[in-house]
Amino acid sequence: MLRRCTVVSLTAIVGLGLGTSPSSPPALAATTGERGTDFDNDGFDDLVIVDARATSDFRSNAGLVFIAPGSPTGPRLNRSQTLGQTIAGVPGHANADDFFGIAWTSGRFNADAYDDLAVCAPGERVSGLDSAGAIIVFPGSRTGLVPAQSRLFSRATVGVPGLPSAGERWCLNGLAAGDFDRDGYDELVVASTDTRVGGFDEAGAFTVLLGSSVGLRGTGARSITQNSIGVVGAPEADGHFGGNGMAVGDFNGDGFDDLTVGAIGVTVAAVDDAGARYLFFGGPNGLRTTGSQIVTANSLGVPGDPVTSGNFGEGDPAVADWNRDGFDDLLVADPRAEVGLLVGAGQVHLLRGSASGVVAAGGKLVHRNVHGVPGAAAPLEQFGFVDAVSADFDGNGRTDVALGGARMHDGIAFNRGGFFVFRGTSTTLGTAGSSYFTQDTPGVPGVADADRYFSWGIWSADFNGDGFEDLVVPCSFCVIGALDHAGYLLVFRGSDQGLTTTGIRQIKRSAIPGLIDEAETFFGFAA
Ligand SMILES: [Ca+2]
Ligand SMILES: [Ca+2]
Ligand SMILES: [Ca+2]
Ligand SMILES: [Ca+2]
Repeated sequence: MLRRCTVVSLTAIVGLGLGTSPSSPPALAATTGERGTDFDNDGFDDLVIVDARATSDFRSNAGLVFIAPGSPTGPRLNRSQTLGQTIAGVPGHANADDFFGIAWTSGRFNADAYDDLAVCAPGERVSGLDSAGAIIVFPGSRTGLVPAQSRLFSRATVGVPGLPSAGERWCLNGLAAGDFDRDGYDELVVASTDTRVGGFDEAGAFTVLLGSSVGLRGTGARSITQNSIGVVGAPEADGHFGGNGMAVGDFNGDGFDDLTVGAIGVTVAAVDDAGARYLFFGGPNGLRTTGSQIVTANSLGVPGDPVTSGNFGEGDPAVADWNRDGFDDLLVADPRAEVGLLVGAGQVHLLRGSASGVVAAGGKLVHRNVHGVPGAAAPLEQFGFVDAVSADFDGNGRTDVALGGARMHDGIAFNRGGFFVFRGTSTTLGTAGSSYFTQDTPGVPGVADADRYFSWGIWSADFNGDGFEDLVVPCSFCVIGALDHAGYLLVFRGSDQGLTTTGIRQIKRSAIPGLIDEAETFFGFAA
């Protein structure tokens, strides 16, 4: 995500008025194949559509989320379910600037077979404190998500560590789900990278809420910071530990889910805002702080050097066991890395899982000058910005990757955007035969232009249930006619040939019954 410390703040781009960047899209664990967005368990993943700037009950930017159920022909927009705090049974209050939906994740928080949805409302007032932030969790059911059984969690919830604090925006910088204690119920990880820790402003923290047979609960929740026992490093002002890209996988192969979180503002080798990525390992008692691991551009075997404001590790990493040795591997972005002498060209690192966590040795470095990767590295393109998505687009049982490139300019105009697809091979993640999609690619709707940030917020699921995963590609900064920043989603289909431009669905706000396209709504934006 763009940070204050980068050239353009999200506030400037999106005008969210949040004062900080929103979180990353959900990280669906590659290792737990059953976790998805099939909220009614009919075999078709359901499309989560965020309209965080929606006016609800006359409150601007209160936010709404729409669930379009999957079907053999893909998401059914005309059957969309509306979720928000004006819906009967949903706790809390729809207030102006709640931005309900700006971050979300799915998980299996209770004992049933239905995926559940956790939605962040970062602007939610808690105990009278503005923008303290809260999460609403909607359980799945045979008929979809159940608003009447939704529950709200905040720092005022009994058992949740800490106290509500004005402006903390508790969940803004990410939500993730994983079963770290292997009891069959997912835990919910809540990022709060702007939290004050040990006297340092915006040092950052994350909270783990436990799943149970009756769903998430506050009891037993834990807060983890850089002051927690066993965590490498120490809190620092603007370190932003605990989010801005989270992912779950079993990196040390012990059967317990592990978690990786960003700390994009930490100082590394005296380089300010160089950034780091942390790993925490699961166990019988849940996520451990002892034995945690940190990876930076300065780590042994990781190519490249720390860069000022480099924000190493920014965005959701992709996770899969590409070399098939039983340990999940981690694809980490270093989007502002120099490639040769090209400032801000960006690169990504494939780090191998092992019994002792991730290791750089035997890994892989990918950037635009690597053989097989379309195009050539260029300054300021920030290859890998932002988010990497693991999915099996061609259904061959090997995990592929869609890599974000919202700042790609291709020498034409800044921030036009695009994304890359790399295919899993029998032994690794391949660069040969990789592809690159922009709005100049034949078959892709829309017109490429400056500052469209095409692909910001990609994620994948199988909406038509054909076994080939599909990719949701937002163009939330795009125009519709004369409506600037109206925004839309494109759904690319997977196929036996991989991700295809055949049959791309363009989903505008006006596709939701009762809604119209509007300028400056940034439809579909959930960072
Ligand atoms: Ca479904
Ligand atoms: Ca659990
Ligand atoms: Ca593990
Ligand atoms: Ca591996």
